[in-house]
Amino acid sequence: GLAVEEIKSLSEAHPKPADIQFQYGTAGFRTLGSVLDSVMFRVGIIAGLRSKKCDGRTVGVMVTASHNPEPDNGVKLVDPKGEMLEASWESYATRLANATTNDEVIKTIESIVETAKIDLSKPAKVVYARDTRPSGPTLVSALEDGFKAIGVEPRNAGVTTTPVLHYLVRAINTKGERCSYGEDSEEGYFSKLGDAFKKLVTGRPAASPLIIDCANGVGAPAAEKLSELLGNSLPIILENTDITTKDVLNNGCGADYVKTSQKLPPSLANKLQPGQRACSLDGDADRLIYFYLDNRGAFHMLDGDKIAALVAAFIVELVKLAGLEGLIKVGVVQTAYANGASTKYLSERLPVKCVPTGVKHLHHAAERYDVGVYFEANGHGTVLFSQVTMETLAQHQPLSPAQSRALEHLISLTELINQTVGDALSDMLLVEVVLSYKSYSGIEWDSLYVDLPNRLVKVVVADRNAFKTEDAERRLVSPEGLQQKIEGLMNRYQSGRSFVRPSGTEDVVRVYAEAAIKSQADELAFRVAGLVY
Ligand code: NG1
Ligand code: ZN
Repeated sequence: GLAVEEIKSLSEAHPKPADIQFQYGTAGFRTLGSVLDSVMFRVGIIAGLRSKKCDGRTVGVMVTASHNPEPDNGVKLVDPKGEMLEASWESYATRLANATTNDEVIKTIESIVETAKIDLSKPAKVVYARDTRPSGPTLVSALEDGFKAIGVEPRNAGVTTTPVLHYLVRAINTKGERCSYGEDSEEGYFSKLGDAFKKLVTGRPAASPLIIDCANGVGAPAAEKLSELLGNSLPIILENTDITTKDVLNNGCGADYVKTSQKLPPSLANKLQPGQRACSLDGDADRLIYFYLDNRGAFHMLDGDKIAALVAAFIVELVKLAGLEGLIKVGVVQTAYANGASTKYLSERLPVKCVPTGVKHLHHAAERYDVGVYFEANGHGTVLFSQVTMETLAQHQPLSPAQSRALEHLISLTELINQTVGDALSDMLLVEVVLSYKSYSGIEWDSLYVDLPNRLVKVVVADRNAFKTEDAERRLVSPEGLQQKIEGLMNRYQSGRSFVRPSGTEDVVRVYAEAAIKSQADELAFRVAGLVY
């Protein structure tokens, strides 16, 4: 049974702020770090219950607010396979986070135990980590109190990236098995990535130095370790690595800054040479955006869509070269935010599916393909190889040295890619491998297709829940009549496309527009925003 008195006395130390409603959304719980203490304590309990429900297998908890400002923080649960928390548990987490009194906390736990049919006598194991935010240590101790309350055997993974935490969860749960994901330590993660990368680039000409903007976050120490391990196989220059100065995290740098402002981080202005490759990580190193300056000094961004195009085409080519065409089908998953030019480029080459925003939608849709490539335009994404595909690769008998090489490359890619979640460092190595094989600079990669100019704006509305969508968020069904008006505007612009959806992470409605010319994309966005407001 529950240790009711123990839970109550621990809960006493983590009271819920009276005026706040919490919600486990697409990014877990995320808000100002200063109001998250009670949420952390209760997430500790939920994590324990989830592990018990999963027969004592290890679940993960990541404390981070990713690309958001430094005063924010958040928390997300990771299921035993290293994937996102099962959807039905999001509402359990929300319910417990909003229980007002201690008695209600107990009652809510009891009701979750009953609804989810949890056997409390099962063991509970949780591995947890945090990013570099100053609010992290206190929030982690609240989380640990939650573990104590429900009887969790905790494993502290310290300060590390979100993708490392996902890797650890999967590695711990597959330890000693045939499908072992790797050694269950941060070193195990880096050597898995590093070894696969070195195998893939052996014999290739040396790469020119790559600049990594670490967003002054946890990606900095991680990229540092990776860089040491890679040595000459990939020369790396680290920038924005300050994880101790206050308020510099994600500030004027990082993947979200670059994607949102479509600008070079000012701190790189005198460092990036024309033609040189650079990339930005976000605050927990699960998003990646590349960019370069052309000979005239103009900034060019290579976002998640460009990464998807580069990587998907490369995998299709390897599958063909390995003699596996027809046996392994590669598909791509995007959201409505994917640039129309990328969708066109990809659709002409392979199956493309559009799903609603949120990694869980992308991940699940990608699982349906033999090889599923998914990327959000903002740089979050990965590649999934199905179990059947893994077996096909293991058993295939190549008929020529060329087939054999392509097959080996495909197998190495399955090791290089973090298949649990989007991973900036793993994705970066993947991009570097493809660029090396194709002998592409940023310029050639960029010319796969030309992005349509686009604009994303936020609109604060009275009630964002009044905005309901269909067709993977590409069309509004309510408020009534609004969709027709949007389409009326859209049709007046060459290559015009616009859609409106409520954000899942902020109390705003987002308006996206693209068109053949920048000024038209801006105009369309602001006119649609005018309809919404
Ligand atoms: P919302 O706030 O629902 O638009 C944002 C991003 C998503 C995803 C989530 C989770 C955009 C337009 N939206 O969602 O892609 O990353 O945050 O972090 O980039
Ligand atoms: Zn992130």
